[in-house]
Amino acid sequence: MLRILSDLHFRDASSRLKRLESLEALLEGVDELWLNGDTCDNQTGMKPEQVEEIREFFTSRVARVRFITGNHDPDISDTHDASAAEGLLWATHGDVFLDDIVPWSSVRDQLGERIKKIKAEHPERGFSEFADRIATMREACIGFRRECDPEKKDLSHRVRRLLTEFFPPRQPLAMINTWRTIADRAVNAAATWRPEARVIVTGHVHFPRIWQRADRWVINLGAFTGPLGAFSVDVANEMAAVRRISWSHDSCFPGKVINQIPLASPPSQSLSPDA
Ligand SMILES: [Mn+2]
Repeated sequence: MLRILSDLHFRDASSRLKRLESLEALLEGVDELWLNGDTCDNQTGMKPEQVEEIREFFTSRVARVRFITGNHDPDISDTHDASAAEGLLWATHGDVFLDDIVPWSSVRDQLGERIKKIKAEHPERGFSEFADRIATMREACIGFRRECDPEKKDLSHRVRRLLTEFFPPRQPLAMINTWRTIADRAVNAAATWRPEARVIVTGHVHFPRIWQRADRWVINLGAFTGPLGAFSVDVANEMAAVRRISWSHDSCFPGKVINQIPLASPPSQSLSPDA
């Protein structure tokens, strides 16, 4: 079975995930695991050996692991997306659907400036194809340190983090606007970049939810940080099963199945030989 998780934000003080061993039950019976970005923030205060420890934890437990990049771990691998079920399911972190990566963030303008500079340095690269956009966006995120050390959790850091998240009020409003529009953005982009994709799996906006748009589905896996919780997607037997991740003490478990979406190609239009 393939299981997809997203936005673990490991080593971030606001992540519910305090030790990787809490994930053991989520890895049982999994032969392929995709971590759909923001597994950790490897641009702020992490040593390469700490990233290696994370990698080792997963690869020693699951036969095939893909570390898909996110805006906080832009160089954890060179995998920016992945497909399964003959392309019917497509996963990517999700910032690629937004022109300025994190429209709700206090660092939006700084990232915007970086993007502008990289575009100027690469006139040959457009900003509309998936590969071009993600190359520019990941380059913008590399070496981009957070303004607060995510590992610190003393009161002054917590207050600073809250302030950087909610002031000015443009930021929470931009977050709500992103939640409102992300499904349409994902569906429209997928229709061009991955037209065969029917189930689009994202993270990034930390808003666990499933949307249906005509014959396409968008699943946001939420996050291990923040109050809204996280989903997983399990792919087996031509089905994508969305589960809520539940917690007991400090361990996570695959919880209730919220939805099951069939992953089968639409029936062929051609006539059978006997017709
Ligand atoms: Mn994230």
